Amino acid sequence: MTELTDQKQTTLAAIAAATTLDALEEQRVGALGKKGWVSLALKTLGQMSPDERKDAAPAIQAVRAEVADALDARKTALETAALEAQLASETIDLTLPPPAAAKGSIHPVSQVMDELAEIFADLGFAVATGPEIEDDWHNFTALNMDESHPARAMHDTFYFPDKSADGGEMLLRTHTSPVQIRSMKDQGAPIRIIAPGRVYRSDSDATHTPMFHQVEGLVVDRDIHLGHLKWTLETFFKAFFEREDIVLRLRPSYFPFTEPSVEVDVGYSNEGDRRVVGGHGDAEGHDWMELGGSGMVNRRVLEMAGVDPDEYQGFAFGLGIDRIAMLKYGMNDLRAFFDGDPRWLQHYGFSPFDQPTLSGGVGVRP
Ligand code: FA5
Repeated sequence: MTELTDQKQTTLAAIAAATTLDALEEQRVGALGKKGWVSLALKTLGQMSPDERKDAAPAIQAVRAEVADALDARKTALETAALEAQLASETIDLTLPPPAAAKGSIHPVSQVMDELAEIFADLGFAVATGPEIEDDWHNFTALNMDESHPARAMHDTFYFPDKSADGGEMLLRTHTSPVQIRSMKDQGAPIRIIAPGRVYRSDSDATHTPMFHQVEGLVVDRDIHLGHLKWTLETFFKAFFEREDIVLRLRPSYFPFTEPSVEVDVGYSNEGDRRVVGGHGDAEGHDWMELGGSGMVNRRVLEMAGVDPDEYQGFAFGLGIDRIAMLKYGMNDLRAFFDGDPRWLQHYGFSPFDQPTLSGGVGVRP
C-alpha cells in the first residue's frame, strides 16, 4: 500500500507539472493505461484472499479515481490556457485604417443615361421603358416592317427558338423604337418621351458590339414638324457636350417608321487620337460622324399605335448612347465598354457623387 501511495504522489506531482497535453497523456498511459501501475495493482486483486481484497480493492479504486480526477482537471486547465493564449494573439485592432481595396464606379453608359434623362426632363420629356425580350409585332410589324419588308434584313436579329403565346416570333429587341409603339398604345397622344436602354444585334468590331445602348425620343402633338426635331436635337447636344459650337447635319435617309427620314451627323475634329465635337464638319480639319437616325413618324405607325394621324403628327429619333459617350469622354474602342476591366472602369468610371444636374453640370469628369 505504501508503494501505491508513493506512486500516486509521484504521478500527481508529474500531472501538476505537465505543461503540454502530450506530457499529460504520458502520465495517463503510465498510470491508467493497460500496463500502467494502477491497472497492474488492480490485477493483483485476483490473487488476494477475500479478506485482503476487502481492504485493498476500495483503496486501489480510490487511488485510481484520484489520479483520473487530477488528469481531467489538469487537461481542462491546459486547454483553457491554450484558448486564452490564442484569443490574446488574434485580437483585431479596429482603429487601424482599412486595407486598400478597389472601389466600384458608375459605368460611363449609366452616367450618360442619367445625363440624358436630366437634359430631356428639362425639355419636358418623361422616361419610358420597354422589354428587352420583344415580340416581332412591336419590334418590326407595328413599325411598318411587315414580314416581307427588306428593312428587316438590315437588323441582324437574335431570335428565340420558342414562339409567343399567339404564335409570333420572340426576339431580343434590335432597337429602342418598339418603346414608341408601347408608349403610344399606353398613353395615346400628345406624348413626349425618351426611352434609353439595351438593344441587341449580331454584329461585332471596334465600333459595333452585339449589345449596345440606344435612346429613343418621341414627340407626338398637333402641328409638329421637322424644325422641332432639329431644334430639339441641337438643344440636347449643346447641353450634353456643354458647348455652343455644335453643328448638326441632317442627311436624307430611309427608315420604314419615319417619313421623311434623316440621319443625324455631328461635326468634329481630331485632336491626337481623340475626336472632339464642335465646328462645321466640312470645315478644314473637320469631318462628320453619324450619331443616329430620326424623322417624322410615319402615319402608318401612328395608326398602328392607335393615334389618329390626321389630328396628330410627331417626330422620333434613335441615338447610339455608347457612341455619344465615346465622343464625350474620349474612349476609342467600344468593345472595352463591356470587358469589365477594373482598370478601365477606374479610369473612365464616375463616382456616385458625380450626379449630373443642369445647375452643377452634366459633364463632370471623373
Ligand atoms: C435605328 O436603330 C432606328 N431605330 C433609329 C431611329 C429611331 C430612326 C427613330 C428613326 C426614328 P440605326 O440602326 O441606324 O437606326 O441605329 C441608330 C444608332 O445606333 C446608330 O446611328 C449608331 O449610333 C447606333 N448603333 C447601331 N448599331 C450599333 C452597334 N452595333 N454598336 C453600337 N452602336 C450602334
